Amino acid sequence: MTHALIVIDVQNDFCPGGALAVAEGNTIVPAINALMAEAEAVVLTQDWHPAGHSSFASSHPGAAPLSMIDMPYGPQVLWPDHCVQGSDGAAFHPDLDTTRADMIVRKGFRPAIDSYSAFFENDHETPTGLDGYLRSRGITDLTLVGLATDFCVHYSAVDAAKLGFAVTVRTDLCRAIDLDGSLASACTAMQEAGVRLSDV
Ligand code: VGL
Ligand code: ZN
Repeated sequence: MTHALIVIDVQNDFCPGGALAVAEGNTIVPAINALMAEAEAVVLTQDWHPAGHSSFASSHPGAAPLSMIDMPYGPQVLWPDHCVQGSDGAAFHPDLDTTRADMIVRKGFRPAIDSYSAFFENDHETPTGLDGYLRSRGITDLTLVGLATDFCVHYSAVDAAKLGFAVTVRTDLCRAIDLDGSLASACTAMQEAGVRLSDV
């Protein structure tokens, strides 16, 4: 068994004061740093959108942030502009210990498609390369923490379980957006996929 800690999107825009702030998003940082010491591998992910990304409401005239749209790959929430490549909002939270990261995966960089999951873009087909990286290092077990529980952590955890990894989500080290019951449905979907939800 070889174990990796996957830290999802602990970036300024998902923390209080950011463009897509998740309540208490910053409060999980110290405990995530502490957990890094126990992992054999540490991977950080970074939401990394070009300006004018198709997941931004501002790219769809008349569309309100948090409304839904049909994309060629399925329904998509339209978000406020966030995590624009190179911006302060896209930077990791300043207290996150990035020195321990073996690998940083950036996602959501293709203008026409969003990517919640650290493994596949929202077409559930286009790989990010993380599966190959973990496999070629012999990693079998993953612990996921970060932001947001109901979007990027959720999709990453379900994909990881489908790919055959043994997956634990530390819900105490995640925080949620919780849009129209999305947190409850994310927890159900993760459990149905065989993901272990743990709060210690
Ligand atoms: C995320 C919405 C849009 C996340 C990223 O990290 O959960 N949510 N982009
Ligand atoms: Zn995003």
